[in-house]
Amino acid sequence: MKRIKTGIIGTGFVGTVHIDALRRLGFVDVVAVAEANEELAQKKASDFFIPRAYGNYQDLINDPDVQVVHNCTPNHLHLEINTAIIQAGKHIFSEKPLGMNRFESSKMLELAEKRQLVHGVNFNYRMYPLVQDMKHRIQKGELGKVNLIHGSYLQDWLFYETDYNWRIEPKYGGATRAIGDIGSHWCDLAQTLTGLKITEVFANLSTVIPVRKKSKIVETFSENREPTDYEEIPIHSEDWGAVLIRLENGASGVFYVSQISAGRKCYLNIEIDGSNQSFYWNQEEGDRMWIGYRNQPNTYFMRDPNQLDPKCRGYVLAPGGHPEGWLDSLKNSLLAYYRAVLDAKNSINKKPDYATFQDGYDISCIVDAIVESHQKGKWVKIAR
Ligand code: NAI
Ligand code: SOE
Repeated sequence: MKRIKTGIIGTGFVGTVHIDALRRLGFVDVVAVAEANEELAQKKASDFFIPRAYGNYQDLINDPDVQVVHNCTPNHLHLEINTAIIQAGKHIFSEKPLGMNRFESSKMLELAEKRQLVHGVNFNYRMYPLVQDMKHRIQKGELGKVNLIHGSYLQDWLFYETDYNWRIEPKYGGATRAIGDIGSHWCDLAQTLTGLKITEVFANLSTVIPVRKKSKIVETFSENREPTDYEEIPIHSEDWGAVLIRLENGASGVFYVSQISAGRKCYLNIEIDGSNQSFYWNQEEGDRMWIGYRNQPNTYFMRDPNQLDPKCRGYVLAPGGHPEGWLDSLKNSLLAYYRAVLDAKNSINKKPDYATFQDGYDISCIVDAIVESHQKGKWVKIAR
């Protein structure tokens, strides 16, 4: 069988998970990593047993062995690095959000399509088997007409004023933080499940912690910090966002996001209320979905390969009762993406299960409209 050679740019939190997921596919060899500098690149290559290390991303892209490149760097580097990957004619898998705004995302989409490359964006939550199953149930008409859609994505990793990360600063993360960082996943889920576009939004965003204390100490686990070990920085990105939405079939919805809700870690949940029944799914318990009825007892459907829609059985490894989750959703994104790479000639222009740059651009349009709505205090139609 044909094997594919891949390079990973950026090996922080998610870059290392990409390496792990690729190894599980079995037909992809991670042959190179690139990092912000030579020393870090060498360290990561050695930690993960990867043959080549580059302190400059362009050198990885130029490596003639590398056929596919993953961009796992912070948001402000996506346009620059993705453009370089595409210009080198290599297939590309980028982290989300695709661009810092819809103009950046549109440039990348246009370029990748022009060069006929296989492009993917890591909106991985859509690749949970039960999300794919729910999508097929809705397509088959089980839910009936989509009437309402609602949910949230809550986290607490920015709860303390001393919590700091590049995502907080708009020059690295983008004009919006909680919405662009995690609201983007919710919107992708909503559109994937219903097959309907979000057409209009009305948003209220707020920065609950207006000044944060950024540590001057770079050591990861240093303890007993003094007040003078921190510098105060004003915050211009939102901790919270609440968004009313309208879908293209006229259905109404609402979602809210927070990165300061103590106890909530990765609480991404969505409910779709249809004219026959309701579906609810929460990624922290991603192996089961709730089905709600008016005139019969509600049920929980536990992920069981034999009972899933045949179209999504390929995304399941273990029998029911053997939990699969977040790591598996990324593996599934990559499995679907690399199947398209293997058959690149026939997969261009087809709508796959994984998210493409087209989806990345679409979500950027929604995120931009949410910011505009908040600034103007009114409903904003999504400009696509
Ligand atoms: P991180 O800060 O943990 O890692 C970023 C890495 O990029 C670091 O190792 C850094 O040294 C490296 N880097 C910075 N500049 C570079 C350069 N010029 N060349 C090569 N490497 C460079 O960030 P994290 O959390 O891994 O996020 C990265 C991206 O992935 C973001 O866009 C984020 O939105 C996305 N993400 C997506 C997730 C998902 O579930 N789909 C999960 C986590 C992050
Ligand atoms: C931080 O909020 C983060 O890592 C996001 O960047 C990811 O996209 C999300 O999946 C998990 O949380």
